[in-house]
Amino acid sequence: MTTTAISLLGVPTDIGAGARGASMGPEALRVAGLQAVLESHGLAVEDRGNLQGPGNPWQPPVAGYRHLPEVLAWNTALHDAVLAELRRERLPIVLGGDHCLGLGSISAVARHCRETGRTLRVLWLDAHADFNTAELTPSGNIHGMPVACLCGYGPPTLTGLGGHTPAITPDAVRQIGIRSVDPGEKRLVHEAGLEVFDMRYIDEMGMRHTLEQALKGVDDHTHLHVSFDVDFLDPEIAPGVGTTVPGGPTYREAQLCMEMIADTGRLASLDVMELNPALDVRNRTAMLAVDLIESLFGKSTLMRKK
Ligand code: Z70
Ligand code: MN
Ligand code: MN
Ligand code: MN
Repeated sequence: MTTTAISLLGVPTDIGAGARGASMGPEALRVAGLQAVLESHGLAVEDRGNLQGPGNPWQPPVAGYRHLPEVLAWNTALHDAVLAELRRERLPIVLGGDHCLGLGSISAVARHCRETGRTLRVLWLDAHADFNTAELTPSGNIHGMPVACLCGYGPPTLTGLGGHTPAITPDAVRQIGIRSVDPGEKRLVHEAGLEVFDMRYIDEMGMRHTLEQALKGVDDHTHLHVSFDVDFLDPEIAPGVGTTVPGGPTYREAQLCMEMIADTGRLASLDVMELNPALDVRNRTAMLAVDLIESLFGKSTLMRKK
């Protein structure tokens, strides 16, 4: 077995969010012991520190977007950093930051998959579909738009970030945990044909069946990317996010989700987004995120032979 070399990339910004504070996410994850936890499982981890970018001017939307130039600057820097790690055959863990950063991260992953002939599968774990456009958005917040931008719905500067528009097609994506979608956004989700395992689906079918379906077709040629918006989790266990939505996965459901992803052995890149320490309680949500990431990298109660 080859040891996976992991790179932590901090991206301290809340430029696409509707509440300030996700800019402190990277440091909260470090304080919660992310690097040591991964190393305790024999993984080689390097912390690359934080990327730099513009501050948050906290302006109203312009033509449907808040902070578009700043969002572009952060995502360009992130795209370049993620691509560099992947080209060194390292596994990037992006420490957000708000979820607009999924755009830079995944456009780099998609470019790397094109370069290496891999098939990309994105698991988008989130309370929200993040499939808004400038015309549909109720807020102008670009953290509500990254999946749409990745699929080619958005301004050319963002949709072309990875050198190819669209960066991905909707059939690469499986959304899990969704329970808050705006009316216009819902229409576009259907029109694009996104595969969504919403909370109703999880309630009826269970997390085990949900992950079996979401991982169907993953094979030796798959690059599996997990974009983990911490607001995926039920707010009872994860209060430290900008937009809490009741009725999310429980601790046990979230653990099973991560364990089943780990079992594929195909995880090749990860985003941890929307953690907001300003709204957290004694770093509890950060510690929970680290606990779940540990499962994603193969922690299990008893050793299991593959
Ligand atoms: C809403 C919007 C969103 C996260 C909120 C909310 C989007 N659909 N995403 N919190 N992580 O404003 O577009
Ligand atoms: Mn590779
Ligand atoms: Mn999100
Ligand atoms: Mn969300």
